[in-house]
Amino acid sequence: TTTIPHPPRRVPFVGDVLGLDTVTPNQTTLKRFTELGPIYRRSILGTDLTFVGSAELAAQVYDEARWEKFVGRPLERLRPVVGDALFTAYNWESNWAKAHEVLLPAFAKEAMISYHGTMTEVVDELCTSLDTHAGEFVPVVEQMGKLTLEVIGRCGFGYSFDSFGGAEHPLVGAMSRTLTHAQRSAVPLAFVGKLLRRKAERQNELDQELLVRTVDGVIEERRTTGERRSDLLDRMLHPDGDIELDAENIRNQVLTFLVAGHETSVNALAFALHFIARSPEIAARMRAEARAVVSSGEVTYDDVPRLRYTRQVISETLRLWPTAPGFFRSAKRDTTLGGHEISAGEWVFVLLLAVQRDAAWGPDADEFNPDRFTPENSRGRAPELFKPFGTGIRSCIGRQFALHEMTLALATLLVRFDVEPEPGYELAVEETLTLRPKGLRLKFTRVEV
Ligand code: MNH
Repeated sequence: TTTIPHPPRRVPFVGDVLGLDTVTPNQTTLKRFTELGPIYRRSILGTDLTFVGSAELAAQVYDEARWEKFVGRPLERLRPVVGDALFTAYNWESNWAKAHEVLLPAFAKEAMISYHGTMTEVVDELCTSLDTHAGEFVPVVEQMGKLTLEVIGRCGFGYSFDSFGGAEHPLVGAMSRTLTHAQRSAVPLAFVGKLLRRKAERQNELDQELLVRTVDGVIEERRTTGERRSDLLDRMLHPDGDIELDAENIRNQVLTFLVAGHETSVNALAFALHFIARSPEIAARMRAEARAVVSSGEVTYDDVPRLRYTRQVISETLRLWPTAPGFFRSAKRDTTLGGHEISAGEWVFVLLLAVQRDAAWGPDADEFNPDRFTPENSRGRAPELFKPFGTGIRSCIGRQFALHEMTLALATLLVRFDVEPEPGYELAVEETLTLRPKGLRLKFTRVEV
């Protein structure tokens, strides 16, 4: 049996704390694979963290017979806020299977058709909002965040956060601070930091209170009106059959959907717009496609799957900058991984950010090129090379929702606006639990039709 490589300069007892990066850990891990190979382990105060960064090793841990989702420390840190809701539930918790069964139909085709009109309406409001900033460089994450928050709020819960009414809803700041805090405090050293970071802890408590209060407001509004709709909330309050979700679990699910439905999609849209703005050729192809596909002036439900190039741009964005940068897997039984012995219960973090740039993508794996995802180029590609929505039974339930929303939004934006990059901007990537382009601003100017 071989020892898994670890960074140099290991200190007795304390371990590999040198070079520890709590601000951009995923980007630092990506760099380390080039020195240490596709699997390495870091030990911090006796806790082992094992990182996987190649497609070949990822394929092994994606085998559901031997490996399963693991609720790693950053997710554990979210459990005080969202408990055993879908994303953070342990595999054995009965509420996972119950909620999965109740909510799966909410992402089936029929349900998606019913969300389309609402999504279109919100995209129109986004366009109007961009008009009020004509001639300015606007903060992209903030503008797209209004879109994704309203879409999940209205489609999921029949609730508007009035995002286009003016100031950003306080929920947005509280969500991203909560995720950042979960990531930073997940490092085992954090209990030392905790004493030094009282202020951050206090802010975190305030943020969590605000999240819970907001969600209670969303649910209360529905309970008082007694209204029936075909959305996520209705399915949870009035499930078919004999499944029942308790009130606390419903609250946890609503908050999970607000966070999961908002953070990853807004960041993916922002990354996509960054690349679109930088490439007049890509923008032109998207615009030409949207003009050819959309006959009625508005993108219909059936138009969306025909926006193939737009989808390629989204795929390539999620390949290069997977906004959920990775996920945890644990061994269901004793096994091996890349020649190393792994005991049942041991876990690894699969860094999609590295796996999706595997050399199997070619020498230009770090370059943005949507043509990688043409049907010809995609044929026969190993599935482990592209898993931005996770893998297996615990993969993303909102995948179709996110793809529909993003495709609709980008196609509509490209038909209506020219997107101009800010001179001198260099992409810098900020890490909460998700990845996002830091300080990205773009100018949106109406095009003549
Ligand atoms: Mn989503 C799980 C990525 C959009 C709701 N999501 C996951 C996982 C990944 C992921 C990766 C698996 C995590 C793990 O293995 O620990 N999700 C994304 C990305 C986008 C996204 C990259 C957009 C882009 N997700 C959405 C949207 C929703 C959503 C939109 C809701 C409307 N995601 C979830 C939920 C889970 C999940 C809920 C947990 C599913 C489960 O464990 O059963």
